[in-house]
Amino acid sequence: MKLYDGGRAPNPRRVRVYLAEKGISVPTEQVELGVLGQKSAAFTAINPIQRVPVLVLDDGTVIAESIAICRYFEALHPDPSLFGRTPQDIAHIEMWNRRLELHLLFPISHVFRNTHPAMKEMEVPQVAAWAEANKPRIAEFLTFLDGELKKRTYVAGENFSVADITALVAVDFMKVSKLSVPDALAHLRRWYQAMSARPSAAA
Ligand SMILES: N[C@@H](CCC(=O)N[C@@H](CS)C(=O)NCC(=O)O)C(=O)O
Repeated sequence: MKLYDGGRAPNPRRVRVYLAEKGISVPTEQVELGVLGQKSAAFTAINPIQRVPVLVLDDGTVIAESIAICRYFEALHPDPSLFGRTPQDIAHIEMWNRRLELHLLFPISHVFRNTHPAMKEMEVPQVAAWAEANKPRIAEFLTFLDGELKKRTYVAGENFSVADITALVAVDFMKVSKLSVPDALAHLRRWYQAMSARPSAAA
């Protein structure tokens, strides 16, 4: 199998952090987004949507979408569980992962893609007003998340899960998007320090 990776981009990093947490190593090929490698004919033949990450299995099966790739490995290697085991845990982790994608990672991506000069060939047209519109939504969600993290250790409960990976990658992605976590959000900062200290955060 081969994992088509994308350097510092957040979605490929979600898969790398997940694999590091599981202790799984996969042959990898870098797709250079900076030179629009995702739009090459060779990569478009693999993923017509022209996005990374993508996992190609030995029989040629193509699995795109970060969480689909993680779920594939989770089915093969259930321990340690990062998607939950009980019906309630599975549902909560799914709920939080989805919330973190829809209300944090995607809005941060909108800010980055619509403001950063390096994105001008990938986000056409860049709409600065859409970036601005997302900033208060990000701030509102961070405050909500801070209140939730006051109640428990991890995003989706008392165990580390894929939802923490999505949240960590999203918060790190704020820096290159020129956004920051307000000092007042002490619970979020405590959680972030703990997540950043995990060896997988280096992935
Ligand atoms: N929903 C997809 C998103 C994939 C995605 O947007 N990847 C970005 C990098 S983080 C990409 O390939 N961008 C290339 C482009 O926009 O042309 C996932 O979860 O994997």
